[in-house]
Amino acid sequence: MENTETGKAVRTTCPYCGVGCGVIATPDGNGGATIAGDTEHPANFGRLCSKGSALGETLALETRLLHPEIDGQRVTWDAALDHVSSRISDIKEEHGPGSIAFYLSGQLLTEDYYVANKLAKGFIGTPHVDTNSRLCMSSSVAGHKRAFGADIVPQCYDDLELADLIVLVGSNAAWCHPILYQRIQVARAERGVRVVVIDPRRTATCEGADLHLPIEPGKDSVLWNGLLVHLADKGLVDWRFIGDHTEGFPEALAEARGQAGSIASIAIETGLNGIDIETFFSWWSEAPKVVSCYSQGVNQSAQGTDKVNAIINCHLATGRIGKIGSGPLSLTGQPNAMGGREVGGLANMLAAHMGFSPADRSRVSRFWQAPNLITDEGLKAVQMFDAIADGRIKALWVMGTNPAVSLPQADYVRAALCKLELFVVSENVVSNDTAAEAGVRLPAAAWGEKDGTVTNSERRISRQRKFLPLAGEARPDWWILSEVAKRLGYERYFAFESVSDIFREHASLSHFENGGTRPFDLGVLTDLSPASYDQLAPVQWPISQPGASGTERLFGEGGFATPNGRARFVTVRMPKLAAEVNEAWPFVLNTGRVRDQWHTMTRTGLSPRLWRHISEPFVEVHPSDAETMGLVQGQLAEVETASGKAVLRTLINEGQAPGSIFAPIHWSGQNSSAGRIGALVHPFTDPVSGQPEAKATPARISPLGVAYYGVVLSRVVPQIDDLAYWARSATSFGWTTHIALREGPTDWGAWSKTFMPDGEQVSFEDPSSNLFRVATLNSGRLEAVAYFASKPELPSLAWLASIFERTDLTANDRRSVLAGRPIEGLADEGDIICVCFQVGAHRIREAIRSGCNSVEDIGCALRAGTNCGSCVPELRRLLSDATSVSLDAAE
Ligand SMILES: Nc1nc2c(c(=O)[nH]1)N[C@H]1C(S)=C(S)[C@@H](COP(=O)(O)OP(=O)(O)OC[C@H]3O[C@@H](n4cnc5c(=O)[nH]c(N)nc54)[C@H](O)[C@@H]3O)O[C@H]1N2
Ligand SMILES: Nc1nc2c(c(=O)[nH]1)N[C@H]1C(S)=C(S)[C@@H](COP(=O)(O)OP(=O)(O)OC[C@H]3O[C@@H](n4cnc5c(=O)[nH]c(N)nc54)[C@H](O)[C@@H]3O)O[C@H]1N2
Ligand code: SF4
Ligand SMILES: [Mo]
Repeated sequence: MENTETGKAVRTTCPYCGVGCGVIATPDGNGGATIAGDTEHPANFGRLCSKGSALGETLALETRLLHPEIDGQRVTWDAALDHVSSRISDIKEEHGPGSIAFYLSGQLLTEDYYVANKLAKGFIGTPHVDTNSRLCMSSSVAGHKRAFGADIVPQCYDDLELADLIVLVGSNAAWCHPILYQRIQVARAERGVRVVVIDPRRTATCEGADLHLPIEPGKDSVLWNGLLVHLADKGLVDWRFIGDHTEGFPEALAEARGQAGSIASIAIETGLNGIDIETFFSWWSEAPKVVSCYSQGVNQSAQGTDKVNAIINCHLATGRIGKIGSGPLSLTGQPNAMGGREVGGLANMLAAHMGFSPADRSRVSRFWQAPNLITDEGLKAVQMFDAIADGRIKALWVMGTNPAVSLPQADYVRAALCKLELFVVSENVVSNDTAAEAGVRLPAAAWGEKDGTVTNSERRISRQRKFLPLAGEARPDWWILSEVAKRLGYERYFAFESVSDIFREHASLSHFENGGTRPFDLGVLTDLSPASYDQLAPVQWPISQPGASGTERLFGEGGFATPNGRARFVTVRMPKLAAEVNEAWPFVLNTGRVRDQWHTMTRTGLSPRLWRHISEPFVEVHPSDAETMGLVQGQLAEVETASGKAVLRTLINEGQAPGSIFAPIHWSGQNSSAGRIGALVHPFTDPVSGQPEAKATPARISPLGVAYYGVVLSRVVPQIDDLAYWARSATSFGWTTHIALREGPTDWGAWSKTFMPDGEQVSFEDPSSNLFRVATLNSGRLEAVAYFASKPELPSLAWLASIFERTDLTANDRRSVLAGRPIEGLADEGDIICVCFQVGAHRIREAIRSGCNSVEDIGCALRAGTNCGSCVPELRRLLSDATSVSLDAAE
């Protein structure tokens, strides 16, 4: 049944972060859709953040891969599928199944993921199946397994509203889990819930926090070990819970005492202030209900699994787990990070949370009737690409991820891809840094065109539903995989006709010979009819017994998934840094996300609105470091590590810890000359989970010597050769391209003609102040404008964008364009803070000056912050900046 009628509202789930918000999409009949939050979805109750709200702007087909390709040539599906299956057979025959690898993604739907895992691990017989979740959640998975015996998140989102204290460890939730952050902030305003943020940098998340602990990178476990000692010394542990439901407490405490015995020693080791540590300890131990949330500042480190267990230890010691408003809560990144773990997408899992014990293997083998079930774990992501580089792996199928950008040592990874005998990519987009290297490109159905399920951070399974027809010849990933399986001779085992067939099989495997031995159990969902699958309401697993309605919390009264039912305290040793800074590499390079972009920007990058918050790759530097390194605000900087180099715009930020620099992960070769930050990340991984340490690479930074900074705003992409730097972003009228020139041209006018469009040209040159400006007009409409200056001082882009929207430029407007500022009339917005209503910093500051003194006042005056709410932390920052300025003035 096609569910794609114009005007018919369809309930689905946001394809971005692990919050898993419900979305209502209403197709407009022209390939687009209007998007609204689903008020009935228990993750968001109708709210959507800036990225979710802009989903309607990412549905256009210009950048989509619309038909299969082999070596750049369009082919039929039959030809592509025959080619892939015969090459897989040949390579398997010649080099064995272990020469074939799959690299999957937490952005695949559960059904796609299930089929990929079954095909690879049960039928082709290769263990080398891993996923970008290795870079994302694997330390949490490993920590959960060590402590609980299975990969279980014991809590639910409601706990964030019911807690007395929320600790956000290594999480910039204001930008990365915005709807959960908003739920936390409502609870803070209404119930006085306290919020503590533990993060080396002062992020937007800290704007809504009561305490920020700027911990030194990698040292989290020392702080949590200190808390364990504090709890024991103050008599605040729950001896009954420890005695009845756990093991290993004395050993974990003894180790903690040895390394974190006093506030002073913790302060030295973590770089924190003793008073802040004491405040944190007393808040944590005295609050009746505490939720500790953790994300990539915990997972993506060489000590990630230990960090997870150090946090869980404190919850176990106080019996604060699986309780209403109390427990540890891993915030998952991708929309289906959890679903991938459920099907066994990681190289160290088999399927349905089962591993490689003889009993698990036998069960999976009988259930699948698998002829070639693997016997052991395969290579984890980083090692998988080493095996590609040294020729052990000869065939790779990448699905739903962009490893040439997102893996550590991304240059090395990209080079390794060229060595493959068979490289297949299933993608939505024609071109990204990974697909560009692929011999076979298969067009995958995108969000809105495909059906299936995802599981969010609170174990809640929600449906993604189709509301648009398939684009071009794109097909769902499960269909592509099943067609290859059939051609490999496994027709009987991959005869799926719909996603509900696959879901039923997946649910049945979870329930197969389970009998309460494995918490991951979807027993109730094993015989869903296609219609009831289609209508499936969001539900939290386990859901094993008839009549059950899902499980909000687990382990409140023990019953852990270990053989003896007891949770394990893990003895967490002193953290060892993977690499220390030294004279040659004096800075720690930290990496992460920005508010309005999603990963490598293949989707959010299509929305002009989302570019307006931040439009260039940047590096944040503390003012004192900037001074030492001779860097000024807005200057281009070269950042270098032992693995690679990047060129980034300098942002001087007090919130950055001295000695540490931060750069975002989103830029790639598609939109910047050298903004691909993965190229700089070192290859070290956590010894337990194999998760790469993406947050602490020793680096150096220096000013990039350029003669001219420039920006070109144009309706078509400008072709300019030999630039020292470029970065391009989408705008409502076309493109903004930031550039830099190693030297100025001898003749600006002649040179600018090489890339400016044809039309009426006006220009302005001032050699004495090293300025050159040129604009092209056509019948009163601005076609392109370019500004060059020897200093990184360029006109306000928000204001210029408004000029592009007009078709009747007056003489005055033309003068303002060349002046680079409004001469009269139009106000200059400055940086856009509220993307929903396009409200800029200048207007917000003006409103504050004229009397707005709360977020609500600004909302009433300008509407800023009143839709998705993602900018509220920044509104707070502008308000507090204004207060401190006026206090300074009063002094
Ligand atoms: N806007 C946006 N939201 C997203 C995504 C996106 O691309 N864009 N991606 C989604 C995905 S897949 C993920 S995994 C999540 C990630 O969500 P988060 O984990 O919240 O995001 P990051 O920015 O990667 O890192 C979080 C913080 O860890 C801090 N950190 C670094 N080192 C340490 C340390 O040693 N200790 C501590 N305590 N903190 C440290 C960093 O300074 C950073 O502020 O976001 C999800 N949501
Ligand atoms: N330095 C550094 N590196 C990092 C991180 C960091 O914090 N710092 N974070 C890591 C983390 S947590 C993550 S999750 C990764 C994310 O990194 P990636 O997974 O590499 O990034 P995405 O841009 O999300 O890539 C998804 C790709 O799948 C395509 N796609 C989308 N939907 C579908 C679909 O339904 N089917 C198919 N076949 N394709 C689809 C998209 O067009 C896109 O090209 O980056 C990791 N790398
Ligand atoms: S918080 Fe934003 S990105 Fe995450 S699921 Fe909700 S709407 Fe999507
Ligand atoms: Mo992630």
